[in-house]
Amino acid sequence: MKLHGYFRSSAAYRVRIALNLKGLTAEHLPHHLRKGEQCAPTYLAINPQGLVPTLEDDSGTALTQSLAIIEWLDETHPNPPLLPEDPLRRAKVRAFALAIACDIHPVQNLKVLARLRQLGLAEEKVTEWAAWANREGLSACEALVRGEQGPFCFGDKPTIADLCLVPQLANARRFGVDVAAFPRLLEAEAAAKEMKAFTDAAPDRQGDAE
Ligand SMILES: N[C@@H](CCC(=O)N[C@@H](CS)C(=O)NCC(=O)O)C(=O)O
Repeated sequence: MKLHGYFRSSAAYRVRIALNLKGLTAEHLPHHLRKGEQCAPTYLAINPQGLVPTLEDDSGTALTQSLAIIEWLDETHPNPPLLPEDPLRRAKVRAFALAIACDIHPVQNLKVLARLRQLGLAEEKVTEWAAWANREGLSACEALVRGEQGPFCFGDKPTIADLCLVPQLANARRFGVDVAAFPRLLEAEAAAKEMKAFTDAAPDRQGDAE
C-alpha cells in the first residue's frame, strides 16, 4: 500500500493512526501542501479533489477521503475494530467523527484559509476564523462525549472518534485555542497518546516533518 499524505495534514494523520492500530505498513509519499504539490497533474489523476490523503492499495486502486479509507481498512482488517458492534453506538461514534471531518476541519482547511487571504482578510483575522471554527466545533464534541464512559471518546478502546479527535486537537492548538476548556476530550487524547499507534502517527514523527 501507498499513503499519499503530508506530515501536518490532520486527515492523513487519521489514516496513519488507523494503519498503525491495524499493524499495517504503507509506503509514505509526502506532498508538500504549502508548495501546492497536491495540485500537480500527476496527483490530481489519482485524487481529483487535490487533497491528501489518498491510499493506493496493492492493486493500485486509489481510495480518497480519510473516513472512507479508514472504514475500508476496518472492513478488510477487522482487528482491532474501530467501530463498536451495536448499531446505535456505531451511529454515535460516526456522528462524532463526522462532526470533526465534515463540520470543523473543512472550514479551517488550507485552501479555505488561502481563499480568505486572497479576499483580503488580514492574517490575524484568518487565524481568528480558524480558531473560532475549532473552538465552536470542539465545544459541541465535548458535549457529545461528556456522558460517555472513558477514557477514550466512547469507552475503553479507541474508535474512529479518537482517530479524528487527536489530529483536530493538534490543529486547535496550532490556531491558539485554549483546549483546557475541553476536559473530556483531553482525557480521551491522553488515553490515545499512551498508545504507540497514536504517537508514531504524530506529525513530528513523519519523514517529511519540518
Ligand atoms: N474530507 C477530506 C479532507 C482532506 C483534506 O482537506 N486534506 C487537507 C490536509 S488536512 C488538504 O489536502 N489540503 C490541501 C488544500 O487545502 O489545498 C478527508 O477527510 O480526506
